[in-house]
Amino acid sequence: MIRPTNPTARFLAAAVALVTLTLGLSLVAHAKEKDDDANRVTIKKTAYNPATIKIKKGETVTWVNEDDKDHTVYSDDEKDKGFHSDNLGNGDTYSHKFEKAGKFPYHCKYHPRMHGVVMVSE
Ligand SMILES: [Cu+2]
Repeated sequence: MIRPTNPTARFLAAAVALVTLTLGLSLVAHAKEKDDDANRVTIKKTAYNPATIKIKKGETVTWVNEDDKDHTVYSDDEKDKGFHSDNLGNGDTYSHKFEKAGKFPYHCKYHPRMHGVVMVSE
């Protein structure tokens, strides 16, 4: 291993090491952040946001109720019992994994005008 004897060279070597480490850590942090925020639908002002979310087969969507009213996430297809949330109060979340490709419209049981769609691609 080369050990720089000159103080400036030592300082530079330490600075380069620090910058490399910081960049590496921020990349890791950023990747994790993206993963956590992926496929998230926020419920605010009696609306799903985004109203249409596009995902890939096998991915999970998480709804977060940030509204002061209670809401639900209910498949428009009454037979699709797996895609029905319980009551979601403020701060509650609901997650559903989509195993098949297709278009999955849903609504809120309490507010019939609240609509959303999950588009699942292969
Ligand atoms: Cu609602």
